[in-house]
Amino acid sequence: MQLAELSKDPQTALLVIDMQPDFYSKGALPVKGGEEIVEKISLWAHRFQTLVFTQDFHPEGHMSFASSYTGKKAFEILTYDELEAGEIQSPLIQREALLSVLQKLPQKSQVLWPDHCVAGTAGAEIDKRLPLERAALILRKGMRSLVDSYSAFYENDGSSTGLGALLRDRGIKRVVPCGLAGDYCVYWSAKDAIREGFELIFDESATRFVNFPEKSRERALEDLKVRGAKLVSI
Ligand code: VGL
Ligand code: ZN
Repeated sequence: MQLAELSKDPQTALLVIDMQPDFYSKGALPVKGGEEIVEKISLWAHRFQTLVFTQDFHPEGHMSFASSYTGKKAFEILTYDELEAGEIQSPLIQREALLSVLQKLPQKSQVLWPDHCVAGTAGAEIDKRLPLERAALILRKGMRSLVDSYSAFYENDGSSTGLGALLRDRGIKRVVPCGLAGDYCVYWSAKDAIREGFELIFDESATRFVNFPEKSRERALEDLKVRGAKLVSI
């Protein structure tokens, strides 16, 4: 698939996910080689007519941070059942409210991350090498303390961000996601783009993966393929 053709098409939008230093190799939530894709994405972003950026942006004490819980470390999983059983405490977060959110999540559990993309910190800024001035929209996500948001279209509790409607209103039929991380925010955004009825064009070379849990890259790619994504090399 040719970049020139694809980017000229007014019905195709480029979706640049979470290109923030906290997701680079030396960042707070390191994605190996995350910084390697900036040049390619910058080239793409200068061409597409409709461009949307997302920015992972959390308040301190966010429910996705391992540090918000006593007895939890980063890259562990918080389950509804252990919180319900009183095995895990959170001095910062109201338990009943959190339980009701966890109940709505896939697998009724949440991966716990190192503190990352804290609102107002340098690691949360979108990479300045990208042409933010061309963006139709810069969408912040994960701003509610109790709800994480991987997808650009829906927060993890199912509430809509409005992005699907915005893209449809602008006549967009096709979405090209890129950025970080391929097995979390890019994957969830891609999946929801398909669910919203957009054709999904996915080039793996413009993303990098957390690769936690093991095989999450393979699972994400396989699932997107099954859902009808076009896996291409642009
Ligand atoms: C992301 C984990 C936590 C991502 C954001 O951008 O893929 N992953 N927050
Ligand atoms: Zn996050």
